[in-house]
Amino acid sequence: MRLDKAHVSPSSPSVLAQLEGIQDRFRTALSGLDSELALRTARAELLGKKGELTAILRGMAQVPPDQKKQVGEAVNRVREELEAIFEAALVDLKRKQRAAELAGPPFDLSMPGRPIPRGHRHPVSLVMDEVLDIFRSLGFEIAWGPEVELEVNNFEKLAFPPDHPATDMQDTFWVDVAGAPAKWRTLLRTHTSSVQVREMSDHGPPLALVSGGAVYRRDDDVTHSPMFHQIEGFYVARDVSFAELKGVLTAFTQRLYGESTPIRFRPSYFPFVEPGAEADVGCVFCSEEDGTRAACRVCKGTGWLEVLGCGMIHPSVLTATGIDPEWYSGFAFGLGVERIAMLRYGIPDIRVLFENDPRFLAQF
Ligand code: FA5
Repeated sequence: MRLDKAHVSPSSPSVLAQLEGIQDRFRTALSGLDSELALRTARAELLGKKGELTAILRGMAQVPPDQKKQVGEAVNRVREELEAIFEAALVDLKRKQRAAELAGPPFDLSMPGRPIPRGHRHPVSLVMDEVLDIFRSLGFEIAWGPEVELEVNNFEKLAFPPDHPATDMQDTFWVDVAGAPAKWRTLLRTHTSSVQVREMSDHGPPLALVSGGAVYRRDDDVTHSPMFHQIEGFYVARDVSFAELKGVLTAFTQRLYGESTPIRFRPSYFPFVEPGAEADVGCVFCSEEDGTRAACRVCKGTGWLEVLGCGMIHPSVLTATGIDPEWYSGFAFGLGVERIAMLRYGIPDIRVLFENDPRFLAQF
């Protein structure tokens, strides 16, 4: 907008002359600026307390009283127009900046980063890897087997008699029963001992293998889950004895729980080993010296914790997998990974391991 000279008297020329063209100069000055700070500085130089327009206003003192109103109105109009020019320049600058941002690379690397919560491995995976690593360091190689397994590999070749309770519908998730010939019946494997059968059937001795993975049973309480993980190890060669089994498992428990942790073997029964045993380690949560043993809820005051089943591979299993028991002997062991994790981290209920509650998982 131009000043409307028709409405002001010639007796106020100095003020009006100074206002003349001020909008054009301001508009031109702003158009060359490329930051909000620069725009605001230019505005302050004109409209601020020490600004040019404020200085012009001081000239109002010389304007005759009868013309003050008209000159004042002219000055106000100019001020409003300058403000409007400034606002328009600011909007235009922001629009240009936004357009440049959108046309540029998709990430604004100058933005402060937002922290991304980092996940980590599940405690069962941590323990599984640690146990497998210990056996690897003792000379065992890793083998894998399927979770949907043939009945023959899960039971029959491991010398489970057909009427053994473990084969019941109550204990086992059958996958394919109806109409299938017996040798093709499949189930969710109930233990990792089936990997033993597969490996011994496919490869001749010597074999020193360890295998980990999920297994399934119709169990559900604070120490038993329908899906859990086992690690199975076995060694088949000439003249393998129970002494070697004890040596390997002692080295394993000492590496896992510490050099001074004692281990004991109790006779036990599994159809696929003879003799069979269960191995217990000295309770890591209590000690006789500090008097905590009697009250220990984990080992129930016994001082021992059961961690695995083991034994010398039964000659009938060697025969069923094509290995001559007159020439070869071997040992096998199987442990529950959740059990080890519960002992390691003091977890009282197995079910929390599978609830996926971040408040629990964040503690590892
Ligand atoms: C076995 O499964 C044998 N196959 C182990 C074996 C291998 C023995 C080789 C001899 C030679 P058992 O049913 O006891 O054994 O299970 C082994 C471990 O799995 C137990 O000590 C326990 O820690 C764990 N376990 C068993 N059932 C469950 C379950 N429902 N939930 C969580 N852990 C379980």
